[in-house]
Amino acid sequence: MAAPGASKPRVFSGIQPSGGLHLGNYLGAIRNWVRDQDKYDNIFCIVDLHAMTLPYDPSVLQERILDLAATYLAAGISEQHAAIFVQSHIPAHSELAWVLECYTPMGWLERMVAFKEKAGRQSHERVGSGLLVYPVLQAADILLYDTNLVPVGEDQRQHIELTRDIGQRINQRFGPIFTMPDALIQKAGARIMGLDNPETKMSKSLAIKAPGHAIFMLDSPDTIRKKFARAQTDAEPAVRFPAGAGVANLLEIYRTICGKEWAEVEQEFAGKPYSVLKGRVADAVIEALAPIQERYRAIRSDDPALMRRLRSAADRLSPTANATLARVQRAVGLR
Ligand code: AQP
Repeated sequence: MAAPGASKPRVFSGIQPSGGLHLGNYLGAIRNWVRDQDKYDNIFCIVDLHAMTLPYDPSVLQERILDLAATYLAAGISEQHAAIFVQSHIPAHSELAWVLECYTPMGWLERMVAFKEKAGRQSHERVGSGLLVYPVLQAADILLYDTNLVPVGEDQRQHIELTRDIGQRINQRFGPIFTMPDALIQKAGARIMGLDNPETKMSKSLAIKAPGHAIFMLDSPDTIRKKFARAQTDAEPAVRFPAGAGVANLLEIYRTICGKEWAEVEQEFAGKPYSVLKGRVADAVIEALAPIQERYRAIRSDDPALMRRLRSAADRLSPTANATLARVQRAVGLR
């Protein structure tokens, strides 16, 4: 169902500028946004406030925001179909998040798998409380724009459920304030695993410590080949089905990039040595990323122009965000 007054369903999604984008971000999110953009009224956000939840370097945050904006555009997101903006440029996100936090039980947040995984990697004294509450900020991001659909990878399913729980809690208490969003998760490419450890999801933060963990969208062809060549497989001499986790991950990357069914991929690789599989996955990824990398370089050649485009999108979106915030403020007694 479309948001009130809109002719197409409203899509909202975002990525944190917390490091180079990897193949999981591309196959689980951006590629799907690009493919389906003309079906929806799209808002794609650079969620810089979320990037503060893990230790980060403030001196490179603006650079990473520009990186991410340029990658969205280079991947094929068109400003005809989508608004691309920076979360912190619209203060309503933080303001709504505070109100929602006051209505969100702690227990709901402590159950979030992403929190447990990321907090578990650090000593308890060093974990900022932003890591616990950022899913509420994410709920605010989505609910501010009367969003119908949130296209994300599988890892975000729980956060979208939480967004619905928070929205419903407010609606039950104060009447119909928020539109209820649904997660939009594709069958292929929704959970790409680390090349060094196929038991963990490919992730920007893990790639910082283990460079062989992820393929970055801006990696050179040579680097891509080397990373795939070192990717973990298993003890079998050749590809067998059912495949082990490492091989299955390479096959998943290949079939998602090439748009092939599992049966086709099985036929293509059954009995083939791992070197053949790794070579073909590398070729497919290099071919898909080459035009994006070229456009990325062109867009990054004029950073002030790029920042102006981001600011002007935020100016256009602010009235929608502020109208939702005002509805909430009136309901909770702040107006
Ligand atoms: N491995 C993945 N496979 C498929 N989709 C993925 N996404 C992330 N990792 C995978 C999807 O990418 C979008 C943006 O993610 P994000 O940057 O907002 O946060 P994240 O999910 O926490 O991504 P990372 O890479 O793991 O970053 P860090 O390590 O900084 O937290 C989302 O749609 C997500 O589902």
